[in-house]
Amino acid sequence: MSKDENIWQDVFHAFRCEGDVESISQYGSGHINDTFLVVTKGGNNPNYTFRCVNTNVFKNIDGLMQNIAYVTEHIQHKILNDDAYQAAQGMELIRTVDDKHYYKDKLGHIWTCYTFVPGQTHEHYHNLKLPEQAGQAFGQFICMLQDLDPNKLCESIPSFHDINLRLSQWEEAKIQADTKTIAECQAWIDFVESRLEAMQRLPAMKASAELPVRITHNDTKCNNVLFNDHDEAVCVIDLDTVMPGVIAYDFGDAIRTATTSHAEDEKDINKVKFNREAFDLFTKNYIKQIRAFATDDELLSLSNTVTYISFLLGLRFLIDHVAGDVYFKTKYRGHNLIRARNQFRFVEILEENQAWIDQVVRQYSQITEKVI
Ligand code: GN1
Ligand code: MG
Repeated sequence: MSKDENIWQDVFHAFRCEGDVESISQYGSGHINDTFLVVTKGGNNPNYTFRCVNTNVFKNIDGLMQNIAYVTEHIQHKILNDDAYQAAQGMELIRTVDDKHYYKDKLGHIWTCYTFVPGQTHEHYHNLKLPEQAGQAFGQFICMLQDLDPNKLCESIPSFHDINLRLSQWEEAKIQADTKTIAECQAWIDFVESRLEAMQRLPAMKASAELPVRITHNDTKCNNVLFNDHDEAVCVIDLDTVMPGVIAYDFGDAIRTATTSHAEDEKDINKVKFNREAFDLFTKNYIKQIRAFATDDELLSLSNTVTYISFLLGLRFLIDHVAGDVYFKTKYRGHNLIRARNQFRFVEILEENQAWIDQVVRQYSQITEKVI
């Protein structure tokens, strides 16, 4: 999506935005949607974040936006009425002039708009205060949504974190791929097959209702927290994948970036590392936020399924590589394979640290006896 003047005149004025456009710039580093910061003239009006939604990925736009509307309104209500959340900030969705949550431009692109929340995002956490704050912010996000019925939300991407869907996509991608592509991925194909049984644990716990379905964020990457200049978390952003899920999804997804300092597409595999101190601080604050309502099984699932999302994302990157880079944005051929390889290496590192991770989660959950 370009910064095409004609389109922007329509898009900006389609929403109930105040003021006039001074500048438009690409914002953030998402792999799916295009996000823009629109600065308004004069400084008296708010600035805005516009998002052009990838409709190949988000096919149910009404459902997606309904989810976001429920969640943002609920969080705003909490912040205004509950002293515990006084310091928090929420995203505010701007409606169109005809009272809709999104606008379709003349080229068929779908646009959404939020009031811009000032702050910085970090592609890596370069000090320990950041993971500590992120644990608090992501934990509080789940906590604020506890009293909102998950049945009110739809699965904006059906079976998004379901390994069985990914495995059927994987089988399909392998059938379509040429022999050269399969040969270059063989080590990772073997890796996937060696972990398949272990990775059924979380879906089995979910299916047996051992893990309650709650409203989860489902994209708890380190750059989805906004921080102020003092490295304090200000707001959880990027609500596109907010939908019913289990807490272990969010925890595992956060761990893969909050406890590492390499880029997701780091070319040197030796730089893939796990920072125990960052894990400890993130986990301490995350659990502090959810402990009052989370069950023991749920708390224990944070550690005993901690590899699940990294494995799943590695598989999703691998599928996309084998399928010819059709889903995630890429900069070169092989980009998705590098990303996949780094996730799988991180899974191995988490496995090596599993006993220690279990102990940290039990300590902060105050669970000493084996429950399951
Ligand atoms: C995608 O676009 P972004 O960066 O917010 C993806 C997530 C992945 C992430 C990996 C809808 O998120 O699931 O974890 O890339 N979002 C979707 O960086 O597939
Ligand atoms: Mg996202």
